[in-house]
Amino acid sequence: MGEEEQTTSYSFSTRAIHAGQDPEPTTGAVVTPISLSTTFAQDGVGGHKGFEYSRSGNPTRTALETQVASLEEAAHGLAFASGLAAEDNILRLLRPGQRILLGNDAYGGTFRLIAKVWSPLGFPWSAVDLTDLDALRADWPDDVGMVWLETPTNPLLTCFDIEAITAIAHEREAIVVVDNTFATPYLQQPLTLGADIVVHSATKYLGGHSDVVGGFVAVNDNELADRLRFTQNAAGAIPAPFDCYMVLRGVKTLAVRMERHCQNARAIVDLLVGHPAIERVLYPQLPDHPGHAAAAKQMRDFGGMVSFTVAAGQEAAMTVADSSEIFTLAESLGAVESLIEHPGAMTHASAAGSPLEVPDNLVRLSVGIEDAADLVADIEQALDRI
Ligand code: P1T
Repeated sequence: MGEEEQTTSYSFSTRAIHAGQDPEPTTGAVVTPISLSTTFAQDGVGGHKGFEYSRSGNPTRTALETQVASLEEAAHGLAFASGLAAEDNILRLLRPGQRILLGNDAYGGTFRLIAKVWSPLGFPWSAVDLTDLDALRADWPDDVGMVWLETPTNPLLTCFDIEAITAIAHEREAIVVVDNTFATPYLQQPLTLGADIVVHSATKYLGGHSDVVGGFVAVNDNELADRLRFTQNAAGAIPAPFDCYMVLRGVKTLAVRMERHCQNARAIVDLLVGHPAIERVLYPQLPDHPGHAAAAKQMRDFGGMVSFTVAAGQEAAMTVADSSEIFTLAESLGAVESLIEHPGAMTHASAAGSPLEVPDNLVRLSVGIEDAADLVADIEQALDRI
């Protein structure tokens, strides 16, 4: 697939399987080889064939970077060792004194990186309700360098209007970073809505099988790409070639997996809505969900994550999380198998006492691609144990 086709001519599923993945020219291997060589021979000093040293560039990583950039409609893609390594690389774009405006619901590790690692180095931050655009305009601090948002958020699944927030931020000369981990490029492409940078935990839906940790950054702007690539090489938080291969392989089936995740999530939501044990169901498709209108406008479908609060409180929520049989009690998300967790005690424990603290009666589901009826029966029996 030529460079032009990688971003334009072919549809999403075709690009997922072919972009960056032409048969290997010397052997004809159809599957992208895992290039383990750390160094590449040169025909005379400086006469390399595009690769010199594997931290700076690696053929398997280039294949993955081309593939996912294509799916995000991005001119540039950069792969990292983890989602947090990718985030850290982005935060290095800021100058000391520039503020990070963080949406008031986000992954606990992102909060920890911004509030506990970067803030003490002289990068102020504040949490803001990005569903309230009037307040965002009115209360905009002078020193903002970057707006950082997830949509849907982890774990409350709030959705933010990427286009509207970007317009506000750009008028005030701030960069907008969208963590697209929960939506994936199949459901939402933030760069096409004006965002400057997309970041992923590739550990989740991109990898899709809970067997690789990775991160990804996608951008269109050439200068931003140069700065990010400089730091990717200079700080060196790169993924191993095998890990690149694993993500590349996972992404090939992203479209079919996401369709099934969304279908199965809807079946679970149908069970939860109106169930007497449930206080509130959080799913972007529900008309009363915070940011439903933004989700309906900017997403192809509403995703595979479902959260809910349990009417009987924290202990009952923990009982539910502990009582499922198919849903495995574990952190992480976005893979073929269904997972259940208690964010307050698990993924978001580091946000306790902060503006990003989550309700203690909250349960989060990563709905997998098993049989929908089996998944519904499993959650039903777990709720019966309260
Ligand atoms: O785990 P890592 O690959 O470093 O990615 C961090 C990360 C970034 N962004 C979002 C939206 C995430 O959900 C995560 C990781 N989240 C979990 C491990 C979790 O269970 O929520």
